[in-house]
Amino acid sequence: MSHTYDFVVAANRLPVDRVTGEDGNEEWRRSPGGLVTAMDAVMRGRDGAWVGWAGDPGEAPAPFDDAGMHLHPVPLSEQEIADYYEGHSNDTLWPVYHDVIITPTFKRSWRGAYRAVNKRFAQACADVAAEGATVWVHDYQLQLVPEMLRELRPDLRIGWFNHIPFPAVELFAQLPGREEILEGLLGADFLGFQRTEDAGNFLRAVRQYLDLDVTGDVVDLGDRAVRATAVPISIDTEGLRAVLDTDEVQARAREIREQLGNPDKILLGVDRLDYTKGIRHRLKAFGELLADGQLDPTKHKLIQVATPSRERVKAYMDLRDQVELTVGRINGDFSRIGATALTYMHQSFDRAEMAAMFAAADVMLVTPLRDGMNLVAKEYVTCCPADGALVLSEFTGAATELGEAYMCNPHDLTGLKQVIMKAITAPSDDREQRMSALRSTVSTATVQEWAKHYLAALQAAPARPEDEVGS
Ligand code: GDG
Repeated sequence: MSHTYDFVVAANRLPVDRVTGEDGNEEWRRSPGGLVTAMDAVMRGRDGAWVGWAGDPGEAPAPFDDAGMHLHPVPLSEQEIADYYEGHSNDTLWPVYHDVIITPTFKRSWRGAYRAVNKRFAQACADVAAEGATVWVHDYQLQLVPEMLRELRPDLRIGWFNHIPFPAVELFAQLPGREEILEGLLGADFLGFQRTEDAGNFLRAVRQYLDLDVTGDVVDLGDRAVRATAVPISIDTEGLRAVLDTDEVQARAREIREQLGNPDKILLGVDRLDYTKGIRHRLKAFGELLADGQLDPTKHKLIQVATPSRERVKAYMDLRDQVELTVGRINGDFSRIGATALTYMHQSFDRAEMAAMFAAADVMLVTPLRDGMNLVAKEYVTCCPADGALVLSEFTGAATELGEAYMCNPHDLTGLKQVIMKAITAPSDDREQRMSALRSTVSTATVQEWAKHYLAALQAAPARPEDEVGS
C-alpha cells in the first residue's frame, strides 16, 4: 500500500502552477497566496498532503512531492471544467452565496458534474489519508466532499472552511439541491465560516430544510454533533512586511507617486475583476466626484487594478465591458495630456509591486457589494502610510474586525461619495488614530493564527454548545 498522510488539505486548486522553465522544460511553481502560506506553517513537522486540481484539462500528472508537501492531483476534463467549475461553482453557487447580485444560472447537468467531481475529490482524500487522519476541505466547490468522505472513511476527522459568505435562508432557498448541500456539509465534524452571521445562516438553513435540532452552534445528528462557527481568515502579515521593508519596494512606492505627477492624494482599488467587488459603484462615485468638482483630476489620482478572473464566464465578460466603458468615459472627460485621471490595469502583478502600490496609496477603496472577508483591506493596513485611510464596505467580512475604517454602503452612491471625501479630507490625526487601531488588529490576527485556531476547533469537535472556540 502506498504512503498515507496524517494531515490532508483538499481545495479546488493545488498550490502550484505548471510553468515552462528557461531550459524549456516544464516545472511546478508555487502559487502565491495566504492559504498556501498558512498551510505551510501547519504542515511543518507533519506528514501532510494536498489534494487538488493541477490547472490543466485532461489526465492529471502523477502525484509528486514539493516543498515538504505531498501533492495529489485530481483530474478534470474540459467538460467538467465547464460544468463543475465555471458552471455550478461559479455561475450557480457563487452568485447565490453573494446575495444574488447577478441572476444565478441553474442547470441540472452542472449539478451532476459537481457531484461527480466532489466524489472524485472524496475518493482521492480517502486514498491518501492515514488511519485517523485530519482532513481539511476548503470552500464552496467541495461542499459534498465531507459526507462522501465520511461514508468512505468514518475514521477521519473532517473539517470544512467556507471562504465566501453563506447566504441568508431566503436566498439559499432558491438553490436546487439545497438539502444535498446541507447534508454534504454535515458530513464534517466542524464547519468554519468567516463571520458569525454566515454560521448563523447555515444553522438556520439546517433547521428549516433538514428539520434537525440545533443548540447554540451545534447541530445534533443523534449519533454525533457538528459545530458551525466563525473563524475569520487573515493574512501573512510578517511575510508581507518582509516584502514591504525592502529598499526596492520603498523606492518603487516613491517612483509610483512621481510617475503620477506627485498628486495630493493617490486613491487605490485592487480586486479580482468580479461583480461582487463593487468596482462599478466605486468608479461611478469617482467619476461623479470629478464631475462635481469635489475632486480635481490633476490632484487626485485613482489607480484601479482589476486582476483577470473567470474570463470564460459570461457575467465576467459583461462586467469587463461595463468597467472598461466607464474607465474610458472618465478618462475621456477628465484626463489631460500627460495627466490621466484614472490608471486602470487589467493585469496581475507580483507581490512586490502590490506592496509598493499599497505603500503609495493615501486612500484605499474596498467597496464590495458582498465579500466573505476581503484580504486586500488587511494587506493595505499592513503596508500603507501611517495616515493612510481605508474606505471599507459594510458588506465585507473584514468590516466585522476593522470597525475603525471609514465605513460605507456602496449601494448608496451619495453616501459613498461622502465617505470617500471624508477619508480624503479628514485631519491627519484622525486618519492616524484609526490606522493605528486597525494595524494592531491586523498584526495580531495572522493567517498562521487562523489556521492554528481552526485546527484546534476541529480537534475539539464535536463540542458542547457552551464551549467557546479557542478558549
Ligand atoms: C476569496 C473570498 C476571502 C489580487 N490581485 C493580485 C493579487 N491579488 C491578491 C490580493 C489578495 C488576494 O489576491 C485576493 O483576496 P480577497 O480576499 O481580496 O478576494 P478573493 O480572491 O475573492 O478571495 C474573500 C478570501 O477568499 C480568503 O478567504 O477574503 O472574501 O472571496 O491577497 O492581494 N496578488 C498578486 N498580484 C495581483 O495582481 N500578487
